[in-house]
Amino acid sequence: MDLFNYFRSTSSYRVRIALALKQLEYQYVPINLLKGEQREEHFVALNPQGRVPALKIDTGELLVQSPAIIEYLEEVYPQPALLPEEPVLRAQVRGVAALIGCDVHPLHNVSVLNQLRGLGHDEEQVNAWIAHWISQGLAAVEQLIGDCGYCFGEEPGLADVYLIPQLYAAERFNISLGDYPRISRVKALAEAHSAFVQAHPAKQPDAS
Ligand SMILES: N[C@@H](CCC(=O)N[C@@H](CS)C(=O)NCC(=O)O)C(=O)O
Repeated sequence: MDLFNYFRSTSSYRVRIALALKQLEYQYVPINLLKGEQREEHFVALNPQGRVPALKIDTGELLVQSPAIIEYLEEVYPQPALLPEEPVLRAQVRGVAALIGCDVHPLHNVSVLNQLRGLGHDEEQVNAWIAHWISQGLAAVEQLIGDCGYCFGEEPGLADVYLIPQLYAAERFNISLGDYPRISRVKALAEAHSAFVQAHPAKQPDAS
């Protein structure tokens, strides 16, 4: 498999964690978002949306969008499972993943921030925008996850796959996690887990 991604991209980071948890090997294909490589002809020919991640599977098909890629991995490589068996718990895990993936991350994506800048907002306003959406999302996640272990139990799962990259983004934008003891507990566990360590942006070949 070839993973088109960028070390700092949070949605790429999700897929890297899922691949590492399932101990799947892949080729790392860097797409430099700061240099605009996602808009270059060769990449747009693969992914017309011009975004990472994209996963080329061994049969040659290209999968786009981290939720679809992670679901594919879960279906084809079911162990270790990222989703619990029980339907209510599955929905709760998916709820936290969707909160981050649909309601937080898209609001601080590179192209959204550039659009704000293009409309005349200065860096202070852009940073306030980012902090608002990330803090609001994390405050809700703090209420939704459990009191011990990872987000939902003793083993990492889909909610953790989404939360840990979001915390990396929070740190980059200087957002304190001081008000979120449950989230801080999950972060400490992930920092000691080899799959999360392996998937961390700083460990990637294009890290700068
Ligand atoms: N919903 C998509 C989001 C993908 C996305 O926004 N990727 C960002 C990096 S985290 C990107 O490629 N941005 C490039 C751009 O906006 O030009 C997913 O989960 O895969």
